[in-house]
Amino acid sequence: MSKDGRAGARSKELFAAASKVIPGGVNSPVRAFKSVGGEPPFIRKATGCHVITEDGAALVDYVGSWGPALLGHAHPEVVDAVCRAARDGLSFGAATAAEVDFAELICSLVPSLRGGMVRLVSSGTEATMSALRLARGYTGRSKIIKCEGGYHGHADMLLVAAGSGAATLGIPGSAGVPGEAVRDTLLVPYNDAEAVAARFAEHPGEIAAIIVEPVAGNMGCVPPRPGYLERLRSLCTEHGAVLIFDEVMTGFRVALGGAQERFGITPDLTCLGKIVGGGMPVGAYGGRREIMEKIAPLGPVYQAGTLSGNPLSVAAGLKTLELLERDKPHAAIEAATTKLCAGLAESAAAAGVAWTGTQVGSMFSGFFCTGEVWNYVDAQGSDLERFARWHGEMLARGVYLAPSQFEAGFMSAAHDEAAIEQTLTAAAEVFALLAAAG
Ligand code: HOZ
Repeated sequence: MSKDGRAGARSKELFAAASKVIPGGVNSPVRAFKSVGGEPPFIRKATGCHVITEDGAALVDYVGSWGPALLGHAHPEVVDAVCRAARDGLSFGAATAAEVDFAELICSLVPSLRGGMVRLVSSGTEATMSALRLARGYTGRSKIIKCEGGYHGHADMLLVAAGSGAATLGIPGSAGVPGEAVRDTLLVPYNDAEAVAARFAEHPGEIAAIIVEPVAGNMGCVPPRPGYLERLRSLCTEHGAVLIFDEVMTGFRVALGGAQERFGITPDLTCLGKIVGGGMPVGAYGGRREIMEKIAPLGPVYQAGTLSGNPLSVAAGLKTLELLERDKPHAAIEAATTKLCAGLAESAAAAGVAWTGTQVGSMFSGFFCTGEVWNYVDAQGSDLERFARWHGEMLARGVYLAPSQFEAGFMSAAHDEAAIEQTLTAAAEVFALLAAAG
């Protein structure tokens, strides 16, 4: 099989056809190659740590479906669980036994959900927007705080200074979002707890919640500074606001119990997505019982969904979490990520290319700059032209990275020595090219 992952004749033909009937030829903007140039390869199938393109190339995949594929693609036990569930019916819109098992397992694994409750939805966007509605309903307050470059899905109130695809495409505040929808959204730089304290001082008794990625993943991977999450916790407690961890990316990834387990900070509400669905569309939000009891039908905060907790999604998510609990792959995946990141840093240094690597568990990024990266402004200091060249040259050598500087890389349990060696060999060649190009 070829290793050149750049769009070939078949992908180009499909992209042309797609562009006639799907806006931009893609069903989510992050999939377009707008910021790196070229056209996206179309993916025919995926297995283990590889995606296979329609042009017949096998690529080492660090996108991992944007996070869910922690166990690798098409894990046989997960696929079996989904097939078994499918034979019994695709969706009932009614309560099932499996969703009880799933909810119990989620609540036992995520520290802030122990003794609390969880509600299943169908996407991370639904989880974050529902958690914020709940926080507002619970506190009776309107204002919320989010970080510049943070991305929590595409609900109107959150499309301000948004990271991920919005940052990539230069539309961090979307057209179509009325001013009133974001009037109560206050911004702070990531990793700046004193800015949060200042917002509380400016708006006493008005702030319902802070929503934060405990490890930022939508401005590239940016770790929390020591003490940052602790201070957010104490500020929320002091001011009676709800601390919401958006663990859509970090949940079950940076530790089995997510970032809250890794850093030892307990939020009031947690939003989950990606891995919790094992590759199927699942989101979830949960936390303290007294807050969750405000959700309909128990309480006055309305939230609903036809496909919420549907049997296929539940089967994939439940099996994935069971496998993570049984096989305990986190230490090995983190060690593989550390090896990859060390190799990339060594190789960049040897070539004389400015490179700042970041890593938390199996999330990682590399920024083309010399200084440390602690927030969105730092991340924007990366040389984006260099990133685009890096991306294209790595793809040509069989390494599939997210087509944006403002996304994290994801390692899986299926990435073996050979995959990492292939990546590092490619990287050494590409860093040499970048250095030669000046
Ligand atoms: N939430 C994903 C990572 N930034 C992007 C997925 C998407 O927007 O398609």
